[in-house]
Amino acid sequence: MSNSIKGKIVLITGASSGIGLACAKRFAKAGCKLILLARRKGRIESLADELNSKFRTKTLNVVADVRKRKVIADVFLGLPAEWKDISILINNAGLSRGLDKIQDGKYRDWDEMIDTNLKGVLNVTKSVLPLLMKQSMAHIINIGSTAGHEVYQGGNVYCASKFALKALTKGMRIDLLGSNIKVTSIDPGLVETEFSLVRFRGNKQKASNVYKGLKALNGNDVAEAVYFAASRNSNTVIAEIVLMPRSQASSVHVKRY
Ligand code: NDP
Ligand code: 8X3
Repeated sequence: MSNSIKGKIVLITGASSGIGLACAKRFAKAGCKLILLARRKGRIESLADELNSKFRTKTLNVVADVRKRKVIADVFLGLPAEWKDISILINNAGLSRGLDKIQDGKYRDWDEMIDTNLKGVLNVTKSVLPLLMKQSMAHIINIGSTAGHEVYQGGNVYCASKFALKALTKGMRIDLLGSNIKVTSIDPGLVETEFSLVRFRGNKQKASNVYKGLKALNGNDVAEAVYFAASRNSNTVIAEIVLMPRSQASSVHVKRY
């Protein structure tokens, strides 16, 4: 059974691109109010304008870096009163850097992945939890990955960050048992977004090779799964959804034509 989430306030981190942007569109279509968080101001402003003209969506734009613990804490302590009733937190902001074997890895890349994909989720969740706890029903949805289920060559630290996130999601569900907060992990395989462009620091050729010879998922496919999890009835918790394109069977089994 589904539940209407119309009118709910949804916070989406990493709303400026890919899966986060697609989630913003999906939840706007469902009549939600959105807090759009990312570092690129222009991107979230133009998304907010688009959603406002298409769906009359009310948005609050937050230009912030999830790695900056104090900045994140201050943002949520200082939220305008009409934006405090956050019901759904989508922890989506994340990235990979490089595909180096562990012996060639760079400290800078390792720090960025762990600080964003793991500590970023902790920073945002810690700041938003007091607000979620005030709702009659609330939901934390973490964007994991098939990279949190299987390790692939060169994936070392990115995979470790997503394995850790998987443990963290489970830990959240256990610790929040008996509370009003549901916890879900949405774990996609290959999704064609700016993810690989970021991983290869703007190298378009390397990025497009990742999706060569196959039809990857797109952001909307993942947003549909996020929306499905968010719109179940109050007694149903979708603990985890693993989704991948038809040409993928695991992180390491990919069929290319
Ligand atoms: P994109 O690169 O298209 O989007 C990443 C988003 O994260 C951007 O909006 C970016 O915004 C934001 N972001 C990155 N770092 C920070 C930061 N420090 N603070 C705030 N926002 C940040 O990639 P995807 O949409 O593909 O990735 C979204 C999530 O999905 C990630 O967690 C990724 O690991 C996961 N994922 C991706 C898959 C894929 O194949 N694409 C598969 C499985 C999971 P900005 O730069 O403006 O700050
Ligand atoms: C992103 C999917 O396989 O490129 O999490 O790591 S993969």
